[in-house]
Parts: sequence; C-alpha cells; structure tokens
Amino acid sequence: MKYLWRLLPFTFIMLLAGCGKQNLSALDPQGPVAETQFSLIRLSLYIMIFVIVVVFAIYVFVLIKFRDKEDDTHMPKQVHGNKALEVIWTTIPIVLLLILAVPNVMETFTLADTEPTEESMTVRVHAHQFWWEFEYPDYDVVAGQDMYIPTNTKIVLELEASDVIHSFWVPALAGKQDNVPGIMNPMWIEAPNEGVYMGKCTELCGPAHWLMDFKVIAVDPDTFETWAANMVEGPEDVTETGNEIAVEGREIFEASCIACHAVAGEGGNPQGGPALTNFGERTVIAGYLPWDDDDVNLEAWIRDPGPLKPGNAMPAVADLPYGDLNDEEMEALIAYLKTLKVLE
Ligand code: HEC
Ligand SMILES: [Cu+2]
Repeated sequence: MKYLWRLLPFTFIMLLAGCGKQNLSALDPQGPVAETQFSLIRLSLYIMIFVIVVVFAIYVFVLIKFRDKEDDTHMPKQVHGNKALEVIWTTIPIVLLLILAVPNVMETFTLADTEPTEESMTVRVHAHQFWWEFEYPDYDVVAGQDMYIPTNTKIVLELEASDVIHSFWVPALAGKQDNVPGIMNPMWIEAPNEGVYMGKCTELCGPAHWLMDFKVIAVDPDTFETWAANMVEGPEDVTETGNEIAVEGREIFEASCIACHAVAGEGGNPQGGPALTNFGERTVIAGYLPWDDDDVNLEAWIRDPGPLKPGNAMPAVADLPYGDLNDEEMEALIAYLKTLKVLE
C-alpha cells in the first residue's frame, strides 16, 4: 500500500496516451457505423445507471428507515402480497427493456445492411498469420497492410481468413468482427474524414497475434481513384528513372522476394506475403515496426524477420535464392523498396 503512489506516473502516462489523435478508440466514434454503435452503448449505459441509482436509493432508504432501533420489537409489520407493487416492478423493467430493444433491433438492420449498392465499394479482407491483405475486386487491386478507402463512401467488407480465425477491428470506425477460414463474414464501414484509422487483430491467432496491426487510410475520392489506378499500373519503372542502385536492388528482389511478394507491373505472388506495390508509402514495417530514417528496422526485418515477429512466414534473407546480402546489396535492395510508390 505504501508504495502504491509509485504507480501514479504510469496512470498519467496511460491517461496521456489516450489523448493523442490515434483514431484507436471506440469512445471517439467516427462515421455512421461506429456512431450508431456508440449511441446504443450510451443508451444501455444510461438505462443501467438509472436502474442502479434507483435501486441503491431504495436500498439506502430502507437501511436507514428500518434499521434496528433501541426500542424496537424486532418484528416489522407483516404483509402478504401487494398488487400495486407487483404491477410496478413488473412494468418498469418491461418498459426499460422495450426502450433498449426497439432502437437495438432497428439499428441492427442498418448495421447488417451489407448488400453492395451503386454507391458502395467492396473490399475483400483476407487475414493471414500475421498480416492483412485487402483486395479490391472492382479495381483489380491487391494491397497489403494499409487499406486505402475513399471518404464518405459505404465500404462493404468481406472478411475471410486463410489459416486460422482472426478478427478485424478498427475501433474508431466499427465494432469487431471475425475473419473465419471458409466463411465470408460481411460488414461495412464509412469514414467521414480523411486520416489514418488504426486497426488490430482481436482474435488470438498465434505467437505474433499482438503485432498484427494495420491501418485504414481514408483519402478523398479523387485521390482514391488515382491510388487505385496507379496500384494497377504499378510504381514507376526504376530503369526509366535512372536510379542505378535501385536497378541493382530490383535484381535481388526478383531473385529472392518475388516468389512471395507481388509488385504490380513486376508480377509476383501476392499469396505468400503482402503485396509491396506501394510499400514505399508505408510508415511501419510488417504492421508495427517503425520505419526509421536510417532503415535500421527494415534491414533487421529483411535479414531475419523471425525474432521480430515470432512465427511469421518470411524466411531470413540468407536462406533465399540470392543468398546473404553484403551491406551494398542490402542498401540496393532497400533503395529499390523505397521506389515502390504510387501516390505523389
Ligand atoms: C516465403 C515467402 C517470402 C519471401 C521469399 C519473402 N518474404 Fe517478405 N514477407 C513474407 C510474409 C509472409 C510477410 C508478412 C509477415 C508478417 O507480417 O506476418 C512478409 C513481409 C515483408 C515486409 C513487410 C511488408 C509490409 O507490408 O509491411 C517486407 C518489407 C518484406 N517482407 C520484404 C521482403 C524482401 C525484401 C524479401 C526478399 C529478400 C522478402 N520479403 C522475401 C513472406 C516472404
Ligand atoms: Cu490475427
């Protein structure tokens, strides 16, 4: 007890951590889905608070009024049934449940309306141990880790999983829903403002489950169209930009990486690992590792991703066809990865 105050600074840190605009809170809902869900949470909370206040008020009143007094005979007045009371305490809960039920049922239909329309856009969300793949069937685009969406557009998500059960959660945009192998679970989101909405896997799916983060990046519809078109087209060809080091890097990439990583325009296999078409625009590596200016984390990831994200499916570079990389080769490969951009 004496040392409990030492925990105080941590409490403050935790409070402060909640302050930055991270878009990671269901209590700061954005868009129609999260706002509806939050209003239902609030409604049930208010009803519960009302019940607790009334029950406790009666409880305290009874405690005081009927407490043991000195001149008491210890035998309160005996009553047998009271119709009025019975009616009251049956009716009040029924009314409260109705107040709770009617908006819940109505909103459930709105939230479950995942039928694609003229205005909506569909994204298939494939969850893998331990990364996310976003497929845009209307655009023929496959993207890894970052899900770009246009603002103020209904996005119908078709959740799927390729190995075990995962769960898709972008707290500021919508409640969580499971990605189950062999089953397509639909849901929808809509982002009112441009910005980054943080997402997490919320189903224990293996050793690196806790690092299975992703982003929803909402951009204005015009930017989205540019993005989608360029994601099909692929990034600028490095041989045309005269970036000699990157050209060298691309050779290593084609020898060792393309078997699992797709780059539009280059080919490759998007099933083995995240598509890297726009990797140069990521701010983190593998969902969580900050991409620092000196590329320390990126180099560490390529050299040996195992310890950084336990159980992930990417081999160490030394075990790939091109073999281990010396510093220059690593620099070339990273220079190439940095050219993989489709916006700007
Ligand atoms: C056997 C398949 C495989 C090969 C070969 C492979 N990777 Fe990967 N890579 C993966 C998988 C799977 C992931 C996702 C890991 C995770 O986050 O769980 C990944 C993730 C990455 C990421 C992070 C992507 C992101 O969106 O943040 C980078 C960068 C990367 N790999 C680079 C490379 C490079 C460079 C090579 C070649 C030297 C390579 N990979 C070879 C499977 C592979
Ligand atoms: Cu997961």
